[in-house]
Amino acid sequence: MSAELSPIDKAKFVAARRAADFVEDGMRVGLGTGSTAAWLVRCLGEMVRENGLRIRGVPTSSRTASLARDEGIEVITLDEARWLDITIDGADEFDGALNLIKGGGGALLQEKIVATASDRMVVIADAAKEVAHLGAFPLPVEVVPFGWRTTEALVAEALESMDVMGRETALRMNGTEPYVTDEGNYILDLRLGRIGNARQLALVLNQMPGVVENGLFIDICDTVVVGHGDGRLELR
Ligand code: ABF
Repeated sequence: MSAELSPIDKAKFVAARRAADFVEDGMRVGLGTGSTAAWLVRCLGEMVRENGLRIRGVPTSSRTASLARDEGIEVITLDEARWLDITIDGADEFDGALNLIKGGGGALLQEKIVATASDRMVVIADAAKEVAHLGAFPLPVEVVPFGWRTTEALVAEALESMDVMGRETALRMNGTEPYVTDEGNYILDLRLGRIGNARQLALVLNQMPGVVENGLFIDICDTVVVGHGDGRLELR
């Protein structure tokens, strides 16, 4: 399966395949979103079809739900599952404390709800996602469309007193229209460069009216499976 892959896809694939080993028969599994998580869904699909693995998957986006069904994985809602044994998802950045930036793919809200409702949260990532300090990747903040310009101004004002390097904010676009999440919300991408205190920033952002959720995942991830382009793996 991995023979003709580019180094970056190979890194994602080997991380996903290793993480699939954490999934046991009968588990309720949170299924992440993004290109790395898509490899995981394909690996699990193969295990379901060829090894008779019985799992129920809770997808974190409509994209993942559709892929999981195509792969023959039984899909249930989080309300049906109530609680999950494990969630496996990608990330945009992770640091040495296993804190994350997620949401580049636009699914941070469902991803955070699902990850938080799991006994174990495993991130799968290529080695380029590892950083000393979070923040080089723009931080996604999901906001309700009503009054989003006002919310953006409030966010910008709050950033003035935060320990960050940059303070630029931008509404995520899909062509000429705002990008709309599965929940019908918009996303502001915050170009912060370097986040000094991610925990504090996450709390401040989530206190604002109009902000639904932010892409900082603090103390949620238990394990990161890091894949390299030559097929090597590391577990953090
Ligand atoms: C999801 O997909 C997101 O939280 C993250 O933004 C993105 C990572 O995508 P990829 O695996 O394609 O780099 O995990």
